[in-house]
Amino acid sequence: MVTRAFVVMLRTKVHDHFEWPVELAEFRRLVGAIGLEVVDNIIQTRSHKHSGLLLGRGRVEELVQRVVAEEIEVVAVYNVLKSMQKYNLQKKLGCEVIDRYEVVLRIFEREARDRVSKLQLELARLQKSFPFIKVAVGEQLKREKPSRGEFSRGGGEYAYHSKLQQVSKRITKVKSELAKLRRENLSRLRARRKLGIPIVCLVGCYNAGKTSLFNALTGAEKEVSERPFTTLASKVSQASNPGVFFVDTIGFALGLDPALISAFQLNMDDMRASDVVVLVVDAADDIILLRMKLRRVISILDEIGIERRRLIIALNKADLAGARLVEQVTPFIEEHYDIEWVAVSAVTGLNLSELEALIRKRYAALL
Ligand SMILES: Nc1nc2c(ncn2[C@@H]2O[C@H](COP(=O)(O)OP(=O)(O)OP(=O)(O)O)[C@@H](O)[C@H]2O)c(=O)[nH]1
Ligand SMILES: [Mg+2]
Repeated sequence: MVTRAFVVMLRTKVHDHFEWPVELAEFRRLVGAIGLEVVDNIIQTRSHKHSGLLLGRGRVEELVQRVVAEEIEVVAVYNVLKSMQKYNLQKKLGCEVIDRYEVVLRIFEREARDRVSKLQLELARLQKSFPFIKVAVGEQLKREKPSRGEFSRGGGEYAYHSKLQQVSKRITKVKSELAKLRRENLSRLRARRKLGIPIVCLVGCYNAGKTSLFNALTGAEKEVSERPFTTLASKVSQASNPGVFFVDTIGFALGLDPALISAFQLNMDDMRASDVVVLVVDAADDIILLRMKLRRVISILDEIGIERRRLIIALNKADLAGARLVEQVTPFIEEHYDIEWVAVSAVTGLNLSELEALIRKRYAALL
């Protein structure tokens, strides 16, 4: 049985005509990855978000009709919703309403196998659900109260507080477990650095081919797939490939919420502790998408404190990119980024030794 869904997007940048369709297509892909069948897109352009409903009232009423008529079970909203908006929309639409944060979280949860990823995700989920529970139960209590009188302390209110207390206790517990695991990870990273062997991290958007390159460079056989976020936990190679530690880690995505990125502190530590950072780009992407992804990845790397001089760009999937590589991709990189690049293919092995040479050159320049 497929679950029928609508995708909803509020376009607030009214003058943007090129990027929103790309963002929408990417979001639909993520929605598909959690097993939803997208029946239609509902798009509204409006410079201001409605504070309680996100979309304008008229559009919501229209949506109410269509959800019933077209037997929609889930409405997936591109924009990140405030708890009150999610609550109001769910109540009006009578179906489940999820936002971009939730969609990505669900994909992560499908892929998470290891303890660290699971705990990081649990924290992300708890932190998101805490304000929602507050709103949902608070609203329910408001409706129950009048019949009981102003000073009543009914069971509802007790349950509300105990639920919130339970969630906040769990948040504290998960945070402290993660802090311990993070300290352990940091001490492993320090020990590795002391060996004086170059540490090279592969970063980029999901599906760029980071794990494929990691496997090609190290002889490992880690899982590679078309599914978004196949890799969550970081993996460090043996320093067998003549004296380099390669690190494969989680991918980014367009529009990834900063709150979700910060849930993956241990992965960010792995990136920060590397000498050279190879930014893996899917050179076969459409050029508009490629530009948007590159901008996003570079801004995340800036946020987590990775200096430009540690970066090199691997234009991967050169075998698929064809003529576009020299006609569009490399001129764009040359013009906008002062970062050395090499076109490679993890599948055919094209230019892998050039990539290694570039990594060594960058490492030497850092010393
Ligand atoms: N044709 C071609 N396909 C590639 C190349 N590199 C990777 N792929 C394919 O691209 C898809 C994604 O590859 P992965 O290595 O899993 O990508 P990733 O960046 O590790 O993705 P996440 O783990 O989800 O972040 C797979 O289907 C690979 O087979 C390449 O150089 N050429
Ligand atoms: Mg991977």
